[in-house]
Amino acid sequence: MPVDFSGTWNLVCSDNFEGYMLALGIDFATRKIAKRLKPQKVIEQEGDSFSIQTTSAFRSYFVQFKIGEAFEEDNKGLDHRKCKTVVTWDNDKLVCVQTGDKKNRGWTHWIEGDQLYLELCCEEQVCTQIYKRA
Ligand code: VLZ
Repeated sequence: MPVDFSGTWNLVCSDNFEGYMLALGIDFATRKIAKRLKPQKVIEQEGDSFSIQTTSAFRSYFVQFKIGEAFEEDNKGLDHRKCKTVVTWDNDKLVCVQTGDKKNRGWTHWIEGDQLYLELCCEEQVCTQIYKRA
C-alpha cells in the first residue's frame, strides 16, 4: 500500500518561507503578510489522482494532478508565473518539478510519524514546513 496523504493538515512550523518568497519575487508588503500565515492543507488522494487545497486568511491556492502527467500550472495568487508541472513518486515522497522561468523550482511532500512535511524550492532557497493533522 502506498502512503496516503489524504486529510486536513495545519501548519505548525515553517523555516525560510521568506527566502522562498524572495526567490519568487514576491513583493515586500505581500511577504510581510504571508510569512505570518498558518495555512491549512486539504489533500485528497485517490489512486494516482491528487488535489491539494491550501487555504489561508489571505490567499488560497488549489492544484490537482495525476502522477506522471504534466500540466500547465498558473500559480494564481502566488507569483503568477506559468510552469509546466509534473509530480512523481520517489519511493514514498511526492516530488513536484515546476519548469518555467525560475531554476530549481518545485516541492516535495512526505510523511514522518503523524507529521506532513513540505519542502519548497526555488533557485537556491529551500523552505521547510511541517503540518499536523487537524
Ligand atoms: O504547495 O506550492 O502542497 O500547491 C500559500 C498561500 C500557498 C499563502 C503556497 C499566500 C503554496 C502566499 C505552496 C502569498 C505569496 C505550494 C504545494 C504543495 C501545492
